[in-house]
Amino acid sequence: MGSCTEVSDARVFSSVSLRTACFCCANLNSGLSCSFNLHQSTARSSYPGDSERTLMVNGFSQQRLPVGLIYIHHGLPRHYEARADAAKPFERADVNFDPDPLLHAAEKFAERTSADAVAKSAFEGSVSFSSSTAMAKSKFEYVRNFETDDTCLRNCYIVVRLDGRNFHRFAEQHNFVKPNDDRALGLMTRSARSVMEELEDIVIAYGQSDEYSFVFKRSSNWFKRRASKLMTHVASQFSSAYVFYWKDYFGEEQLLLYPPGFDGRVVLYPSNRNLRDYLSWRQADCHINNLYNTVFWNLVQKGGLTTSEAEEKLKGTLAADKNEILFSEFNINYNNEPLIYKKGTVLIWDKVNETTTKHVKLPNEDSEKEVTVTRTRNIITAHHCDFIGDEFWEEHPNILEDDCC
Ligand SMILES: Nc1nc2c(ncn2[C@@H]2O[C@H](COP(=O)(O)OP(=O)(O)O)[C@@H](O)[C@H]2O)c(=O)[nH]1
Ligand SMILES: [Mg+2]
Repeated sequence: MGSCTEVSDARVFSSVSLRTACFCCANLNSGLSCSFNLHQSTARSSYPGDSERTLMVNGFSQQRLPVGLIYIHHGLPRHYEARADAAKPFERADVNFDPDPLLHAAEKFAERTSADAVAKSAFEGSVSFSSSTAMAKSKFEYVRNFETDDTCLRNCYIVVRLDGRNFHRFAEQHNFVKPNDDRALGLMTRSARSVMEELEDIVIAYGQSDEYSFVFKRSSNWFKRRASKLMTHVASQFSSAYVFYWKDYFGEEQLLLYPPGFDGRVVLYPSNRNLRDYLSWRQADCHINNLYNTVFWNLVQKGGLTTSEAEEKLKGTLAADKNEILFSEFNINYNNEPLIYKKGTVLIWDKVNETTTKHVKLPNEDSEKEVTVTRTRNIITAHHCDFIGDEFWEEHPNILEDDCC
């Protein structure tokens, strides 16, 4: 029966409504395609159910399946082989369907498209596929082909960044402390931990304000690197954790008034430098916003300015000016502000040694003995430090993978 080439995406469709055996093949590489319809009345069926079966062979984009000649052989029950080899004699004994009309149509098609040479030679092997009941799909199955491929480029870090939807309003309605609410920041980080615990391959996460970035290791093959899967898993896990742990941070005094949402995006970074620059960008953003917000709310809350007056006062000021306002008017040294506000929160995996005491009963002895057992465990640790410089990365050399991949 010749050699067999497995085509993983060959599909067999079953239909009870159509009385047509339909063979479709496509050669997407050459742009040629054809389909043959063979009325059931001309088909010799040796397999119960064939009279109600529509067969389609499609998705051959990776194969050099030409326009042309498809033979359907009936091998083992529920197993078919499709061959397109005009030179080989057709084995009638195995045939499900009378091939003549099919051959005729194929030749006609080949003539019309001047592709008979391709038709006769290109497809050297056979295509085997199964039509077991489990595999038989409805005639609607073809709609899967409308799905777009969103596989993330290999060798790149995959970053999923989430951002709270309309959190300006959400913060107002839930009485967040201005400019930084420790409860809200804690809840964001608790939710991010949940994402890291549940989803594989996240090597580092960074959060500030209402956003969190999650970095999948560059060699990750989680969910076949499909962007939409990665992003939606992160977003949904984060959102549900945010709601689930709300009470742990806001207690009974501040109820969750409506379901919060988070948007997500996927960005790929091909080099360690690019990834570090991405994270540095987010941390610089945290610092710029926090400095502005700290001065702004001091001017309003302690300085008695209206929000528009404070806004006006800060227009065009540089970081040094803001530091000066804080120091001279409110006796605040920005350097002494909490690191979590200035730097945000980094989550990474750390190895820790855990020592436990066990009571072991020794053989031939009545008494138990105490033994200490030390195990290494991976835990998520939170850091509020600078990672724009090299120090953090030197201290944690396992986060980044080699650039030469
Ligand atoms: N009061 C307060 N507001 C916060 C805090 N964290 C985030 N927010 C609010 O969330 C907003 C987040 O910014 P952005 O995503 O650009 O705005 P959004 O489109 O309204 O979500 C900030 O502008 C604040 O209004 C916090 O700790 N305290
Ligand atoms: Mg937001």
